Amino acid sequence: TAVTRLADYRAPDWLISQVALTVTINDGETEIAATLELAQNSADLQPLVLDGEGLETLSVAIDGVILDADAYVVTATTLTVLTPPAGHFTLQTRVRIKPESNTQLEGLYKSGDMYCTQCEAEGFRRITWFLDRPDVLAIWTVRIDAPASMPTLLSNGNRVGDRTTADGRRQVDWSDPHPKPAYLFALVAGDLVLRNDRFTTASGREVDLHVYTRQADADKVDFAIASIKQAMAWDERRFGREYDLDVFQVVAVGDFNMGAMENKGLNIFNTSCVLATPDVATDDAYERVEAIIGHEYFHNWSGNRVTCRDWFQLSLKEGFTVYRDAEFTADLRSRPVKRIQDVDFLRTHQFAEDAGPTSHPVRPAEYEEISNFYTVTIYEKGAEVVRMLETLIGRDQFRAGSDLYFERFDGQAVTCDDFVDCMQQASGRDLTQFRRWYSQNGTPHINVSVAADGDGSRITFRQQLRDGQAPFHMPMPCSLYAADGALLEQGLSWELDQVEQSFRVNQPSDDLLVSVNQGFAAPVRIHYALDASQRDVLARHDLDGFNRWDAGRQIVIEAWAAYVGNADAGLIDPIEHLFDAALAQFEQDPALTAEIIRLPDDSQILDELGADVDPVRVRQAGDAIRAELGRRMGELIQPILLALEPVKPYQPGGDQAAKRSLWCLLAQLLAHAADDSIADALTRRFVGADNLTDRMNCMTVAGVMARHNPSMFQSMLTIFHADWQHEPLLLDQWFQQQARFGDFDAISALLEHADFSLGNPNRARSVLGVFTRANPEAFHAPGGYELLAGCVASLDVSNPQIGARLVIPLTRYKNWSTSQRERAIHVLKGLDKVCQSADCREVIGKALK
Ligand code: BAL
Ligand code: ZN
Repeated sequence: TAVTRLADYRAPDWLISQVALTVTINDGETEIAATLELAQNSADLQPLVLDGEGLETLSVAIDGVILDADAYVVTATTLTVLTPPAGHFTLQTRVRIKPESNTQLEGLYKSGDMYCTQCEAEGFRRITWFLDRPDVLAIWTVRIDAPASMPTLLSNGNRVGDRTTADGRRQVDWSDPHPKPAYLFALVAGDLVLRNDRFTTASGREVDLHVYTRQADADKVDFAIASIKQAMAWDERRFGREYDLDVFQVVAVGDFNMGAMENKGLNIFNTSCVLATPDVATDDAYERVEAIIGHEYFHNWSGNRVTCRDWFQLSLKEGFTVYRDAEFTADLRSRPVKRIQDVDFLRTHQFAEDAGPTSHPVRPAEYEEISNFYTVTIYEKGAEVVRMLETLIGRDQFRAGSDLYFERFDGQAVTCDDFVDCMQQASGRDLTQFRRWYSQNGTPHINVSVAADGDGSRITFRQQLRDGQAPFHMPMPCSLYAADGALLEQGLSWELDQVEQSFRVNQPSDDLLVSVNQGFAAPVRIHYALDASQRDVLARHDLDGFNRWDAGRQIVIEAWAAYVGNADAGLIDPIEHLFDAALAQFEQDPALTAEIIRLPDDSQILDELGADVDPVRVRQAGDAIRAELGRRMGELIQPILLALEPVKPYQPGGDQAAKRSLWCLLAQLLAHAADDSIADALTRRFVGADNLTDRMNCMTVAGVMARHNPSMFQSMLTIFHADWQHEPLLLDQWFQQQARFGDFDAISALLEHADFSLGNPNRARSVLGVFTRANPEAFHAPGGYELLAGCVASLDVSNPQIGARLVIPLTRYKNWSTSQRERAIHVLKGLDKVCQSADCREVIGKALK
């Protein structure tokens, strides 16, 4: 497969200043007439090579003159005009495409009765011939011409024309005044319901907010609209960024590869990331809707007004925008809880990616298929890198750097280095070494040791680096505590920039606990040998909220990891102790209590244990620990569960949501302990629930109980299906619960269910994503890998982007037990023989290297 390399980047030979598209939609075929104003951008005249894929070319003309067939060459992926005029000229093309048979969901495709687009990263070339690269920015006008059955015709920018033709067709014209690359183009055509609202920007611009859905979802967008207004106001307040068009549009689509897409003025959302009512969205889903609405909206500046020069710079917009949406959530909700959840997510998913075969730097040096690089490294680790910049230079200078960045590069396509340059200029700090975060992959491991040094101590930090890597520059804020938890010294704003460096402090070493990497300032793994009782002191006394939580986290991880090798009940004592202390104060902060008693994902234990571990044993050890905690703490938990009875009416978020989450975690401990005393309360809560969160929580607890008594889980599934099968998002939830708790046979049966379809990404993820990531007993059972492989082979043909995504759990076999590794390799080799797409071939090829 072809590899694209950052080192080979060259500015385009041709630029496009203006684009005029006419998209004529008819059932079974769509015609696109494109007029491109081209300008020579190279010193020597070069051929014009346009990108395209799956296009039926009808005509090509230059300056109004149709070209002879020998004046240009068409291949499967290019159209080359061999001798274009020098300087400027107009190119007109007409092509035909078939959105109805587009199952890849890239380019123009059909979702239900609606036509819609997804162009990032390289989908626009499936619509028409173009210079489909992010550093070609043009001013666009678009005419959509469609049958009267599709009155909703949307594109980017402002609506400038709207008519019904003599033959009854609808024609709508759009004009976008801001230059943009093709990946930000969007088009929607259908019969949709509009919900509207308004927002007045800080400078007084009146903006229409338009949210479009299919008829059945029109009542589910109030929360999204409120979130848009909050995002707009927040970006003005926090980053000084205003909206810049007369209308901001959001469309909900049921078949979508991603979560959402930030097309200029026309964001397209996966229904799962925008629809929210108490009956279709859990508390977590509400928070996700708010965050993703924010994320896509914030892209209007960090991504759209200033975009990426090439796809290697993807984290320029994604890392920065994830940082921005995390700050938005932290400002709207609980900052400490948001930080804990983000770090937990990073450790679970990004650390695992960085330890696996698809590990790559925040700015990759090469790729085979760019779709494979929409990863937790580009997004979440990229956001951590931006957060480190903020920590290093301070919030005010960070804001000055961001103002400079938006001002200097407005309307341009730039690089990660350009961003860091602005931070460097605004702060006056030398960030040369810091840039290694963009080019060096892997999670840095930092060893911390404390030794006596005269009457004080020396604290030494050692960066363990991969072969050929140079030390990173990172913030390393610390505080010092005495062995009894008394604060000795606070706010040590240390920075690391060498392989090894040490700091002297005046406290004697035998009475010293260091609170390291406060707030998880640097995205690293810290190795600092403390015993459980020392960690417990920090878990009680550390004034840094994140590290207080993290001290407890390390207690749990170390105990669980030890228990995998030696199922000694005494290992559970420190966890019980931690939970006891947390529950004693659950009323003060139920959200933080929930974060303390939520056990980490299995992958964090696998990471701790290193090589040759059976993931099933890790899961079973975790379940045994939960069961033992449930047995030991039953009497403490029972009255708390009563105190956490649901409050009506349902409100998403806040104290209510925290209490629901805590209830679910505690009830699961009892369910693991096979404590049937909660059965009646569980049934009552499920039947009486006025919201999806409680329904799903009850099903989760019943799913755990199903081990020894499957009837309650089964009857909840039956009731839920009968009540909610008309809601696709709830059917997804119904599939997810079964993928999580079912055995191998049950999961095989799900794939045969009439409502299962690999063609809908949400549905495919609901079964395959959950089964492979959250149900190790079924996944590692005989046939589990093959079950996934069969689906991946099919997706390789129909929707390779999703296939490449879903196969990833199977590629993480490096540290599994020998027989599991051998089976995984065997199945991957089989897949490697059949898969044809660049997407799947890249991921599988890396896994087999
Ligand atoms: N740009 C792809 C979707 C997102 O990150 O917002
Ligand atoms: Zn994004």
